[in-house]
Amino acid sequence: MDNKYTHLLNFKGYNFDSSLVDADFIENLDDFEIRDDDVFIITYPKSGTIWTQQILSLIYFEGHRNRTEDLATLDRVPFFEYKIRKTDFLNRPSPRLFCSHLPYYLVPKGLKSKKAKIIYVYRNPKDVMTSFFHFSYMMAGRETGNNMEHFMKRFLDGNVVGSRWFDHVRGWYEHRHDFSILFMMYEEMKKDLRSSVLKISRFLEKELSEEDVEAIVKQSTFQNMKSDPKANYDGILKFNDWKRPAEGHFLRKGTVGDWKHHLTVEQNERFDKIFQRNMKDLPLKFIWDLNEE
Ligand code: PPS
Repeated sequence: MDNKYTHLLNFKGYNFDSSLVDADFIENLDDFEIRDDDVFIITYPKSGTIWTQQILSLIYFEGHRNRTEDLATLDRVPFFEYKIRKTDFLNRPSPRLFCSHLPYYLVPKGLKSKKAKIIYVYRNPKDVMTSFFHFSYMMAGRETGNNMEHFMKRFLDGNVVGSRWFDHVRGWYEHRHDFSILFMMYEEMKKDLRSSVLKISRFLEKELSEEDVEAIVKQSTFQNMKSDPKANYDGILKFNDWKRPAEGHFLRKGTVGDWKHHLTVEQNERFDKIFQRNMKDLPLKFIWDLNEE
């Protein structure tokens, strides 16, 4: 693809991270064999993937809840389309848990049997963009300067991994009836983590004791995850030598409304207009700031 952003690999109109995917694998996604008890977390980047991975792993693995097993969350709930997953993961015993940033039209067609389940997590796009901006700046090789105006243009044009946020969210929402899917909102999870854990476990038909729920909620708060090397992804940054020398973490702030500290009034108004134009007929609800409700 003719793209000045060299880390992007465009396949069927969707931008992958070229360093993370295998051309062979993505060309054959359609036919990847889905098992009835597979579970996929699907997100646009920076919308709560790692958080939901942690929740899912805690729901499914007792050894994670009671800390008797020493495994990184990334290895329990690996990225479906990325090479960094352990190669034998695809063949591991059921239930297989995956996370993915794929758009609705690139996922394996077996998901349409509606047996395997999808949890789609979405977040207000101003916070997504702010999180993405910091993340891209932190990562070496992402051609991102420390300039929100430039990044905002890239984000709105879809010149980022994940392509256009609007297309991702709209696509999944409009095709929701083709899948067995639960929509979760980052801001609702932030507001009431316990209810969110219960909602997810009900959807997955997993019975949890009161003690289990306590353990899951406790271990999936931002503070706990940030200080837990198995949950915070910092290991990847060291391992892959991706990070700029400046400080930066996957778990950065974990708040709602941080965009207010990064967008000018004019940028915010421009964003609102584009949001309205692209989303006005979509009944999905968004929360832009928890204090404003
Ligand atoms: S990625 O790279 O696409 O997988 O990133 P993703 O995990 O989707 O998004 C990263 C943002 O999620 C925040 N995060 C959390 N927020 C609240 N609570 C918990 N437990 C939590 N875990 C991760 C993370 O801090 C990133 O958001 P920002 O706004 O940058 O802090």
